[in-house]
Amino acid sequence: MARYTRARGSLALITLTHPPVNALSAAVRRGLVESVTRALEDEQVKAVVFCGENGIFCGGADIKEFSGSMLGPSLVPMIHNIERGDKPMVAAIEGVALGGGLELALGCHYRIAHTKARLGLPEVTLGLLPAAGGTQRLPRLIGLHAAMELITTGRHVSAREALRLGIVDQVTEGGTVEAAMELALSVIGQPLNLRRLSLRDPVWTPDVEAVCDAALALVKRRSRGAMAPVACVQSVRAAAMLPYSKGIEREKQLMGTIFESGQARAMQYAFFAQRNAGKWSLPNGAQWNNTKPRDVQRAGVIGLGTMGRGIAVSLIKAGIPVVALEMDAKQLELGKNAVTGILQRDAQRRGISPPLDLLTFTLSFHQLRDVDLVIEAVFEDMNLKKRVFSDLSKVLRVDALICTNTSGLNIDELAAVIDRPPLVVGMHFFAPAHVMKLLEVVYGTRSSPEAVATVMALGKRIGKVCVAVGNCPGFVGNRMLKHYLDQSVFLLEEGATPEEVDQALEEFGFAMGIFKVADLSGLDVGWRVRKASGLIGPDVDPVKPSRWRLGRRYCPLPDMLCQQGRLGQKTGRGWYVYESPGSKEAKSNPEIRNFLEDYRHKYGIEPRHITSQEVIERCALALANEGFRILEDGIVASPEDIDMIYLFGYGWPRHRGGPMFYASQVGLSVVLKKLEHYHRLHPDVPSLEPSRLLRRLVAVGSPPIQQWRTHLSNLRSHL
Ligand code: 3H9
Repeated sequence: MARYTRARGSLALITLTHPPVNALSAAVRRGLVESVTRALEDEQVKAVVFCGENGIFCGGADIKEFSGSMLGPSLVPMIHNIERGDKPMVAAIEGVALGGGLELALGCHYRIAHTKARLGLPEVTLGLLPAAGGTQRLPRLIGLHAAMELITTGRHVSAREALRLGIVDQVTEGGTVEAAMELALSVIGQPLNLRRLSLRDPVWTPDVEAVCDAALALVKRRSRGAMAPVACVQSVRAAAMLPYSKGIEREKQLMGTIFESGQARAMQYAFFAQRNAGKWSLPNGAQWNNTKPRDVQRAGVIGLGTMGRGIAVSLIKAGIPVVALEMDAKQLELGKNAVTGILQRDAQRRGISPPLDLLTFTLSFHQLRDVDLVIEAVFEDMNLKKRVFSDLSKVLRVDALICTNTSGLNIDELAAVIDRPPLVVGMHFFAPAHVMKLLEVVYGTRSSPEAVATVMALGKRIGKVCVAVGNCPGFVGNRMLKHYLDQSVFLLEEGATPEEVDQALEEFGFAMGIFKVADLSGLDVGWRVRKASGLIGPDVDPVKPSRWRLGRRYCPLPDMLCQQGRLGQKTGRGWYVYESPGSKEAKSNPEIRNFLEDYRHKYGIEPRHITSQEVIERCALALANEGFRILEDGIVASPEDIDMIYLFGYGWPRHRGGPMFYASQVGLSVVLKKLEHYHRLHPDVPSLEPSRLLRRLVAVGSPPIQQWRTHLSNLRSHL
């Protein structure tokens, strides 16, 4: 699907027509080949302009085709043919030129972009490399350093940056196609060889090896265990060392090795899962995602601690005026300085003025009387939140939404203290809230579809990946995390060290092992939660703590560390030691080895060697097992939702797709056998007992992840 028209007497205009993003499907490629042939054969045509319908040039290859057999003409010869054409070819870039879309434009002799356009080669984020000549042409156009950075990160650049880098020849604020036609007419008859990037020499520089080595080290550190970034470096390296014809062979060969990999499948799954998050209908007919969200023109934020500050910044950055309230003048001043500071630094980085006029700071609840929605972000304490809710209900407009930022408190209990439960929705932000992408949108038994739709839309507007989740202790992310944390400390009891567990998890792909994360967030965070839930109390002997609570295995090691004042980075000692309190570099803690030895000795535990395979199996499969239970309880709509929560909120490595996708890749029957095995060995750990849904899925032949939802026997929803 490419439309061929004639314009301005001597021009051919080829328009890509495949909504919504004009992806290069087989039909589009076929249309392009036919149109280019026609333009080259028509003697009256002196130059050709390429553009995309609906103000979008092209979103790249059609990712949906990657999972099937790819038919139709290939991109590489098609783009080569365009570049070789003896008439000037001009790309008119509006909206986006990404992946194969930019590669198509790089095959053209000239490129012009609208100021609002974005360009990039994001293939690496799909587990691939730009294999339609992108790794060979881009370095020849903008140099090794810049191309390496863009290709290994997949970063999109603005039209202005593209102009500065030399990716485009011109930027326009007006009609891009018109400007491209002007440009095309002005270059008719000019020699084209200098504009054909594939004819350029390799981009060799004396520091090629150093640049490539540094890039390799960087991608290995940044995306542990991911193959695509490494392949990108190798392919760009070829552009520096080899002539184009050899470089393009290398590009093809590297693409061949990663295209069918589980990693590429995982990342493409994640791409679609991200877009599907939250798209679902409820069995009772109420469909919040078919419900029109309300417009939020003004919002309130209660509490300017770490979370409230981040939330206020996110809202302001999206252009939403905020009334921010604190309980006392000192806290208000601190919060005000922090919020304005973040906004000022951000504005400075982006070369704009900070939107401080959108902020109102107050100590008075009455200032909230006009807001459309309020997010309370006070300390995680049910009684305190209930008091705030009740104060809010006295001053807010009767139709204003009341949201609570909580990581696990019961939304229904909170909603019950006011006279308008349908307007109450939970918003579980992740710290720092202006940086982390995930938002769990928690609906209670009585939340109205309109309220949920409004919060989902607001979340999207402030740049979050929103997942609608039901109300249960810990919601989705933290409910699953508990089992992952449990396994990690059980492994310490059984013989592992924090370093061994962390190393296994980091080799799996996590940016940081679980014990480093615990030190970073502070061990007292979980301690407080355990105390509040009654797991630790006056009846628990601190000298000889019990390894069982409520009839199940319980590891008191983290509590014991807290009792000793080892709270992690902030005290300079935790599972690791740090140079000084607040320092970030984790070093092995010899005291911990002795501490673990004493502990095992006291409880008569014979330490054993624990392999990294066992670490991954116990931690990741316990996590996925709880995910199956969450699905069965109807807390989320699909395994994709769970995976998005783990990818965007908990640092699960993207090239592993998410815990549920990982389980599907390992194979459900293997997962079942492993869990049965570990549960036999640890019968006092109920979370290792295979869930009913997992057993049912295995019994029906382990269907693909997209079909799991049809096997849920108990899909429950209150909307
Ligand atoms: C490639 O090019 C390989 C080549 O180098 C070499 C090959 C040999 N294909 O994100 P949105 C769908 S790899 C198929 O919500 P936005 C998307 O699923 C490709 N479908 O909109 C969604 O469908 P639905 C490299 C695609 O405005 C709808 O379009 N390119 C594709 O927020 C709207 O998407 C990329 O990695 C596609 N390529 O953002 C770019 N792209 O409505 C990937 C989108 O059913 N795309 N869809 O849910 C993006 O980054 C964003 O979609 C884009 C628009 C920025 C374009």
